[in-house]
Amino acid sequence: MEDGQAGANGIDLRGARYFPGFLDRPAQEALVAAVRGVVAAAPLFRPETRRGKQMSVRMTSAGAVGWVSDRRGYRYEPRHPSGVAWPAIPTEALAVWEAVAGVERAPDTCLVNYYDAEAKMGLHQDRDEASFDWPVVSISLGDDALFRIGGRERGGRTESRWLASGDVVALGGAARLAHHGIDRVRPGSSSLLPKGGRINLTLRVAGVSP
Ligand code: MD3
Ligand code: FE
Repeated sequence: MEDGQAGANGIDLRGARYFPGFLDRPAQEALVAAVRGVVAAAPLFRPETRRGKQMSVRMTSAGAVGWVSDRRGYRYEPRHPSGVAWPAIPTEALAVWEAVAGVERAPDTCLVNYYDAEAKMGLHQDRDEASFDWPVVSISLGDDALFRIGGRERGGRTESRWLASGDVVALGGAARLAHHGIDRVRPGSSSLLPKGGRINLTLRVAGVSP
């Protein structure tokens, strides 16, 4: 494989498969339009950590279940905090899963994260799903973000990489339980979102009954 070319299997990033520039500009614009529909039905909210602190990232979901967080803990729920059902996962996002996930099963949830210029996400593992046998697929839209990925154990060596609009990462196998986070976004680095900021979509099999 030529240097800098992702190829069909992506570039290895600590066991994750990284596909830089997977989506061209029209495909990114179509996804943003679809996300606007999701947010219109299920508005972004600022989740609370278990300790009652507000997260800086705003979130919502699409699919049979969606991720919520408050003092009762982190979990998947069949409804948005307002009581409405989550909207359907956009077909454009499902197509990305089908292209890179490498599994027959479809995702049952799509988390939408919105980062303004100040937002970040500390190092964590994604452990709220019923099984870790299914990959997570991440789609970045808008401003660049400094992504950090480490190992399964806390406190190990980490590797950082700027994720740009249109980049896709498939996290399966050993990478599925890797610690990861977003250190910061680079405001004004993309013209995709008129008001700036960054959207990250993560497609998952939560595997919990709605
Ligand atoms: C590595 N989101 O929503 S996406 C999250 O850019 C989350 O908004 C970040 O971490 C974001 O939980 C990072 C990349 C990502 C997503 C899921 C993973 C990396 C992962 C699951 C396991 C290991
Ligand atoms: Fe995560």
